[in-house]
Amino acid sequence: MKKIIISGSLVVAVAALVTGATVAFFNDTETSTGNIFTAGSIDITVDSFGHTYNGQFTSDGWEPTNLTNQKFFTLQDLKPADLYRRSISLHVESNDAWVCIGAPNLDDQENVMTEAEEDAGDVPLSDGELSENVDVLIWRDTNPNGVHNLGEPILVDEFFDVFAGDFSPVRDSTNGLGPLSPTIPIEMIQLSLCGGNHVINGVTGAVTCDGTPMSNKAQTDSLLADLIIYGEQYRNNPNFECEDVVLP
Ligand SMILES: [Ca+2]
Ligand SMILES: [Ca+2]
Ligand SMILES: [Ca+2]
Ligand SMILES: [Ca+2]
Repeated sequence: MKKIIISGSLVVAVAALVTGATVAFFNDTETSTGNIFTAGSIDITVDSFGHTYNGQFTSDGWEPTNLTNQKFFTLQDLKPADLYRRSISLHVESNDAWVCIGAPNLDDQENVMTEAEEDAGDVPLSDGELSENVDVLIWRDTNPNGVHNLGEPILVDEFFDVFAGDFSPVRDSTNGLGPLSPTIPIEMIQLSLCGGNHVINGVTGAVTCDGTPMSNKAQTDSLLADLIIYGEQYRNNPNFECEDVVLP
């Protein structure tokens, strides 16, 4: 009798297993392991050959790099007709990019107030006047030979209004140059600063500085500015304009 009961239990157990098998579905899994989705990069690097100050060349340049403490302009004791110029070249390593240049942070300091400044109509405790008394000329030196040849695009020609506001295009959808590409070995930009106004010789393209417009109001004043090269991807972004750039 006991034996029969045990057998009955076994029968029940087997039936349960069979029931479980009937709700399963055939299945199979194929796995493609280690798929690679790598985000592309827009990485601009900047090199410089060096600078000239009133015609004297100093080889304080650097190899193509991500800028850290490299300065485009460093001038102490700026005086009327002083002319400082630095050659830089821009590169992208992997993807085409639009490129803009701008100076969103401009700091004009009055520092001390001299008698000459007051005589010129400067007001104590006001902002400094250096930015409105220097001129920055930036051009794309297409050939690249250090002078401004006919047809070379001028990117910035006035510091106070243009350079301190919107970003200016080196290459964006408005200037017809197309994007900066890894296949372009030299994208030379000339950055020139003059105590007064720049003068471009229409025949030779030589760039000189006329110190006449520089006012005594700028004596002892100082100017600090961040100069920013901004790059943005070209692909799927055909209508990019530098004037729309807003830094985070
Ligand atoms: Ca001053
Ligand atoms: Ca002032
Ligand atoms: Ca040139
Ligand atoms: Ca001043």
